[in-house]
Amino acid sequence: MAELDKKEELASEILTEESLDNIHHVNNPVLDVPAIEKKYLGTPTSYVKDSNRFIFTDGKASVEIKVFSDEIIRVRLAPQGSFLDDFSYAIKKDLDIHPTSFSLEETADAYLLKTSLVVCRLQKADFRVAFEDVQGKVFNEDHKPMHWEENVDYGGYYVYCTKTTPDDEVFFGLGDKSSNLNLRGRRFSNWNSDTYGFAFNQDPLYKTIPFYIGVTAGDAYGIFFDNTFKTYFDFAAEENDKTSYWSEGGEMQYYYIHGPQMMDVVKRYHELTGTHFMPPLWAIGYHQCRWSYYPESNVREIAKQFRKRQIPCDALYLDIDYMDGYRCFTWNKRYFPDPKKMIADLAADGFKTVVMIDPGIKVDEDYWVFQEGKENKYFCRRGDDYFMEGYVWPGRCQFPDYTNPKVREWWGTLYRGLVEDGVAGVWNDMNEPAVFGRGTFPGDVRHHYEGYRGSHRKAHNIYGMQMVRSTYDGLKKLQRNKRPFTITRAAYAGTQRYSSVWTGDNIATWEHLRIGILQLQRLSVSGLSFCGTDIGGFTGEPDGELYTRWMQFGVFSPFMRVHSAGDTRDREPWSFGPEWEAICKSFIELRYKLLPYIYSAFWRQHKYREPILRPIAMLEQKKMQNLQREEEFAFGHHILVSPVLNPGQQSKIVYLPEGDWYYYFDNTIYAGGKEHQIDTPLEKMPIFVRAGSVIPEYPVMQYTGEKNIDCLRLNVYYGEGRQDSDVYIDHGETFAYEQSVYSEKHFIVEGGKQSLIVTQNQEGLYNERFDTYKIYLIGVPFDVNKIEVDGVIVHITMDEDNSPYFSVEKEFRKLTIG
Ligand code: MIG
Repeated sequence: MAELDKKEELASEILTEESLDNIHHVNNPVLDVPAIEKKYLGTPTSYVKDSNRFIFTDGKASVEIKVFSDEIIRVRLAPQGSFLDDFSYAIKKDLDIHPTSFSLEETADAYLLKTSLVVCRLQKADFRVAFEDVQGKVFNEDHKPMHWEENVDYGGYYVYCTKTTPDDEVFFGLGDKSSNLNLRGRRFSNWNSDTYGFAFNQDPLYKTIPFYIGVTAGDAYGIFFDNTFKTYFDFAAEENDKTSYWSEGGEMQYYYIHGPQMMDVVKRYHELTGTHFMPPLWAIGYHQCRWSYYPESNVREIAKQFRKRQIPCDALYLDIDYMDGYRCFTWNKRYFPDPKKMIADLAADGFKTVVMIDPGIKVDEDYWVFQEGKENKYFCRRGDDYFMEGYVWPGRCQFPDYTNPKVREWWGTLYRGLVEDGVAGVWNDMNEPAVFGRGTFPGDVRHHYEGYRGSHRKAHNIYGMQMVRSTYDGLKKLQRNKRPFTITRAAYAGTQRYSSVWTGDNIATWEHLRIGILQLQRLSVSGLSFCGTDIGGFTGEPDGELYTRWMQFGVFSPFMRVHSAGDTRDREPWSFGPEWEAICKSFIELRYKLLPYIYSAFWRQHKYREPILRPIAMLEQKKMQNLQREEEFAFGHHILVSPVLNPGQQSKIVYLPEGDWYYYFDNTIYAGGKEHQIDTPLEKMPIFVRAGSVIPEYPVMQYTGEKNIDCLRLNVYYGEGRQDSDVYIDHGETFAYEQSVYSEKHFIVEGGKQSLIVTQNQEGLYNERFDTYKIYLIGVPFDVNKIEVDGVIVHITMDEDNSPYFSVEKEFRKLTIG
């Protein structure tokens, strides 16, 4: 589209500590003002205790160390001794964590703040902070004391923290960065940016997740630098033995999160910032998107083709062109004369409709949204009180200040019409915020910031998050407590509480398929598990092979949506000819078979704070080599995949962690703890199931809920030793699961030389419609003579495909196979 030319690429140049020095030093020797230079903490001279906070001072500056739990300790710095208001958009409101015990000890050279698991050591000589485990192993320590520099232009400080970096340390996290999984040797900045057609290693991108995990000598810890200003991270890039993070404003405030398992670090990061609520079941089906499907006849035709070709699909998206002159919350009646009827017809055919809403509101005195916003002073203003105006799709626009709770409330109500029209989900875009020409808002724009006030320098990185929060809250009310479906492009830490995310405007190249695999793993360990890429690539032209390989990866992306720019060729699963269509269809069908497994992984994310995608490093972090593997990952606890990332690739080396693994397509067993060469014909990809797993499976449906499940298929993969599996089921729509209206089935599989025992425990109040399980045994290494369920013998039957199975009551407790 030619409009794209309107946009100017945001400068992605990174300011270094040194270049910052050059910019803002305005020392005036005539007036007797102190020189602006980096100042370092001195020697702690005293401290005060205030319940679980300890405030140390060097006579002028203060450092607060607060014990949040046995594993989480927060450090704050106040250069002049007074801390800023303790407010964060990232930390969840109902934070309910506490240390079991803690104490402060003073030795000749240090203060030691101890919990049952962590020692925070404060060096008396120079105020350096270190974190150790109770055995005295250092996990993370300051290389030099925290430091700062006055900001003469805006007030406040540039704040810095520099840590020592051992030779073997590797780093993960930081959200959507398009770099290799291990961040070591690179410097990053966080400033949410509309980065159309971004490149490998381009930075910053759309999201700000200032959280990283360090792994050294096989042990992991995390640092969450909760600062919404433009922040920087240097992972041993400038100097090989130092890692620094700093900000252009706000407070040096970070959480140390103890491991030693990466999984524990991520779970504890979720304790602070929350998890994703259970999505509606349809949201994890296959979604078809395009910039844009219009007019109505086109949308209907796409829907018709899906059903005719029997390719499952749950949602169709309407991009900006459905609106009247890009005015949010309106319809272009020429393209969509009767949206309610169209959406109802689509719904009857099993399609949900998701629509785009941007933040830019057209300056138009005859447009009710503009009128309301103007009347109530909901739009952002510049430092000198002028309105913040900028050009986006609708032309000249003003922008709501979503950091004002009243504005969020209002914005939430604006969705009423769309909800009444039957719209099922909302897609928030351009919320970095993006403005044509100038990139984003200038720094002087003022924000309410929950009453704490701030310029755009402070609010920029949370603008998109607060927009989608308001969308989420609004939809939740309007849809009478049905689970909303929202998706956002910009995000800050904690956005998972309100939305899913996608990685923005990628390119249809093999390199971008690979970048997507890195980004989704990284987002997942950074708290944003409900994530996806534009399958097939947003801009540029994929061929059938790239599209199909990307679709295969899409099955194992928590959010599975094909999307593309309007100036590219058609991107429906059938657009590349029958050969590719058949493969795509079979993989979309695989997604639908795996739905109960995927849904269970979402539950484990929601309730147990487990990320959905897990890098191999997370499965076996003690093996140095695994810390560098980045092409394969676990999808939930029991499935491991290694997407094919090259054209014409015939086979691929896949490393399998310890234990046995089943190749999904033919149940061949592979031994873990080593690499295998796996064939990768076009219609397959390396998918492995962990031995000992119970994988639930639904029959293929054209959309979620198309058929009633009259019995649940469980595939039991024999494994020696013991394995746990969870299967989660609920009705898929409301928040009743918060009142325990769900069914969580916990299976333990124990495989012996001559026996296989499966036990089941259930919790929750939900009673499914089905009464029985159909159990398929896979890989049992001995001849089965007898199957006993809770003391009663059952017999094997053959299904339509001539595969043996047996049926058991869903309440069974113990199954013995021998
Ligand atoms: O300036 O709405 O990333 O998914 O199709 C481009 C049109 C605006 C950018 C989004 C893309 C969407 C497009 N949007």
